[in-house]
Amino acid sequence: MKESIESLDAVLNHPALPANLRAIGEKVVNGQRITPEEGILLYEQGELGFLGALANYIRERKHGSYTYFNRNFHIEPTNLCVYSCKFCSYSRLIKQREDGWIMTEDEMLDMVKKYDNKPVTEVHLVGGVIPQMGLHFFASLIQKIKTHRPSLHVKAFTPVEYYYMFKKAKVSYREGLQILRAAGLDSIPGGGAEIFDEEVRSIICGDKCTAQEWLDIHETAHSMGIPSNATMLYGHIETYAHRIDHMNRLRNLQDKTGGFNCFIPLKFRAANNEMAHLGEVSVIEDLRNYAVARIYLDNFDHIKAYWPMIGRTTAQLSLSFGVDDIDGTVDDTTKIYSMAGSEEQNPSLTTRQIVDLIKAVGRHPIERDSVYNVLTDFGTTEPEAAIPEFISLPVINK
Ligand code: V47
Ligand code: SF4
Repeated sequence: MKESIESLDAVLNHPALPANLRAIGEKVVNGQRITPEEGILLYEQGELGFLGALANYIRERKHGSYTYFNRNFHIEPTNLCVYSCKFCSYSRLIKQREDGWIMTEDEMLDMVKKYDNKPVTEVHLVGGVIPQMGLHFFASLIQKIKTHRPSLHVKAFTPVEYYYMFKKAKVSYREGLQILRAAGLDSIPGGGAEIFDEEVRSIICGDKCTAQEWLDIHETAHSMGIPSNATMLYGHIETYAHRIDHMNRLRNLQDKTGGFNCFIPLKFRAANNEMAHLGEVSVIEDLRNYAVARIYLDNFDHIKAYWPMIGRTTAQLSLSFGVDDIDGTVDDTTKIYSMAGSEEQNPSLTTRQIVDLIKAVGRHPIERDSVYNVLTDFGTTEPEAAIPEFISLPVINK
């Protein structure tokens, strides 16, 4: 923390720093919230070193060097989808069924059973949207997962899937979420948010749930005590003002509910989709974006870099630009990013690898559960020695 204060002091007192950026820096040091206009200014004028010093200061004020991860795996029930988001490399329209997969309930339960005796704590369940897989199909699946392994945290479905399945089952958001929670749903992942701006949204994914429907479903979940994450798909046709508008809507909802665990910027990856001609933004832009997110979202505890999408090296760099979480071991169970051209073609890390990756950039690895309770302090425990479901270290000096 001492180093981050010193480097921030040096940056803020640099004679070449424009007065408007220094004023924003001083607000951050004083713990004051920045305005949307100031957020846009940071994107337009903030250099990487300046943004990084500010974001790292906030990150270390909140978490010290702690860097969180969990042990998880994904189930993607199908890649068939009734929607046709232009950025999606993963889905196949129902009419192109030969390229797609639909897992049966038994196949998905077998996946869960494959992890018997392995120390995973979370299953992330998300995929395409099809009429055959509705509310009661998924309630039954979740219930069977929980019966088999009650301690496994089920983080499942985005408002895109919820909106479709609830409408089809003729239930309200609250009734639908109640049915799934009774079956064992624990939390909601951040997907489907893309960019909230209505005009951009209508171009890149005009046929799925609207921004307001996404926000309303998360708000309903929070009011029922179901926590969730939030994402933002950046680096395509959106402007900096659209990114700030997106984060502003999230910041407002978080003020109201406090139900978001973390914010996950998702870089648009350009392989095999209808927006491929746009190409991809640079790693510098990725780091600037993490930093502005950390500065803007003062009421979010955690900023996550999702390493299967961004790659291990950028995930390591991001830890100096406001990020304090790099998701989980994943175990090669997601196809969304490898199909979109991520450098991680078979995303899987052992606990040893994820711990080493974090330590290699001078950070302190902490295994968390899905709601950020500390499970194991890997700054002091060797990975081979830990059996995380049975170790609990709730109080640690940062
Ligand atoms: O909503 C799809 C994105 C999201 C592409 O909550 C793409 O812990 C980039 O939300 N380039 C789904 N992104 C994944 C997601 C997620 C992932 C990891 C952890 C969590 C969490 C949530 O993937 C979609 C969309 O925004 N996406 N295609 C693409 N070509
Ligand atoms: Fe379907 Fe999701 Fe792909 Fe959109 S991003 S086409 S909703 S699978």
